[in-house]
Amino acid sequence: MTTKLAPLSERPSWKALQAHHDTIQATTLKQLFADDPARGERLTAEAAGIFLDYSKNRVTDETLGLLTKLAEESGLAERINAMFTGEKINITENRAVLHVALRAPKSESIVVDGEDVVPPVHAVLDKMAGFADRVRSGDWKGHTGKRIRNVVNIGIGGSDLGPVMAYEALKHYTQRDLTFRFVSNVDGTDFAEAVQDLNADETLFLVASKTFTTLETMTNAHSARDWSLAGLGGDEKAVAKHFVAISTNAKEVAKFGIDTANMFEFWDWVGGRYSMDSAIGLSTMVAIGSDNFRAMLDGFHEMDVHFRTTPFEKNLPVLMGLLTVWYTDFFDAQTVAILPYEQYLKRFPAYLQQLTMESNGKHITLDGEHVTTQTGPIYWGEPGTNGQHSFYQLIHQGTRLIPCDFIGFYKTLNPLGRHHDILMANVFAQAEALAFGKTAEQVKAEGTADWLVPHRVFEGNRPSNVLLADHLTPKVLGSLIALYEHAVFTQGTIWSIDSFDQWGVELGKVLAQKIIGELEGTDGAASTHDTSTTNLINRYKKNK
Ligand code: G6Q
Repeated sequence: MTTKLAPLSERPSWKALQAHHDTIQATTLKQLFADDPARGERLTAEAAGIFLDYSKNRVTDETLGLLTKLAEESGLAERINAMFTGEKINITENRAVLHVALRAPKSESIVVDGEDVVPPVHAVLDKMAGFADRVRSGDWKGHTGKRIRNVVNIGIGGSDLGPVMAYEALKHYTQRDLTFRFVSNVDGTDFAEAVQDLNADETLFLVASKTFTTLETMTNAHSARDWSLAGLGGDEKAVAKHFVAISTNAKEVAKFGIDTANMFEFWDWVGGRYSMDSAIGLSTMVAIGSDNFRAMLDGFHEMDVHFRTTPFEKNLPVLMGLLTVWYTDFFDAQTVAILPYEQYLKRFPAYLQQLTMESNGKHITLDGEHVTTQTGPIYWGEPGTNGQHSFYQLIHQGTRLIPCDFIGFYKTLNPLGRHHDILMANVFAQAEALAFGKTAEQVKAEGTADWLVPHRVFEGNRPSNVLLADHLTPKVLGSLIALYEHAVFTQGTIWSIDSFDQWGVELGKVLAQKIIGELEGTDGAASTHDTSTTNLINRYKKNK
């Protein structure tokens, strides 16, 4: 067990950071770069194929020293060790947190409740590979003997966002004669549109749900079952050929009518938003093949090893996590923008929203106290260069400080004339403009009328990280995700919160169940709510 820590704002390094912030607040990036001609090369780090330039952050060596001291005083080393050795660090659910075991090599051993979890991880991976091979080769036949052409993943939250993001990110590596669709929303339109051009005899559903009780997923899965059976002549036996399950709950899977032989297992120590590299990634494996999937796991693992073994001052996830704490708590930054300059990463910001905000959107510490500082910032973003023509204005000239992560690659998977150089020029230009801006003198020198000058001045001093990698491979994707997973863990550790539970999503779920009964008429007119909710429910019932 980890020892009880002093409250965050009472830790010596925190107090030192507060004092230090007062001195650094007026320092500009321009000045910091002028003072240290080597800064741009010095404040960089590299691991698992990812290069991080963090020089355009509002930090000095003293800041970085204090931040790493804060990590030490917050017990980060002990927490990392506790996570990797299977301690039950998810205290509110009394669970180990072992997504790192999902990518551990066969030779490793991680024991939870007396059981080494690495062999079952590899057994499931092998089973997934066998299944993926059969679907990809056409060996897995549907009920009418036709080969499968369409794969539809049904899941939500952690059982959807990772699979969709990975499918889009790795599309270049997918088997193009297979169609992939993802259904998550309980809005019937999501399902209807996903299957409207598909034939049931060529369509395989992957029902991905850790609990196999999630309202949206089970509603969609039942509609899929009806649609499938309607298209296959109603023979119940068809389910075995057109449905597989990914779950921890064999009992519910069997109840739904899926043969548990067609179930791919995972475990309660895998959190939903940390599960895309478990069996939840089955759609990814079918799409890209088992070798590519294993390469992705290698990328995750390489970053895991880096996180676990590298001194904090050279440790990418630790540095990124600490910088986020620095801006969130000392500069009152409310958000972080994720800006991938890679079209294939278009769903990456959405994926990170869940990873970061569901993990660190908490206000109670591990000791049950109210936090005394701000915690998880809002993550958002869009791929470049599209964002430049919409919201970047606010980042450049608005009143809020918005730290940005730019993500770019040396090479493109789709070389096309000058496109890639133009794309990357924009990464470097944006980061440069945010940091150094444009002074009134420079604007005037361009012949700008005096009254227009203030509008055209860029203050600069807006911080960013630039992440670069060779090209987007399954392995690099794995490393990139693990980088953010561990940055989130670093933040959660500093804030002393449980980054692995999600009680905040519970209340709405419970209330929705009650209201469903009222809408469907079985509970009569709504009356037990506040007057607004009652009025809305009754109005809906009258007009639906
Ligand atoms: C993630 C959350 C949540 C979860 C979904 C789906 O960390 O726990 O997003 O993944 O609610 O849950 P099931 O996989 O159990 O359907």
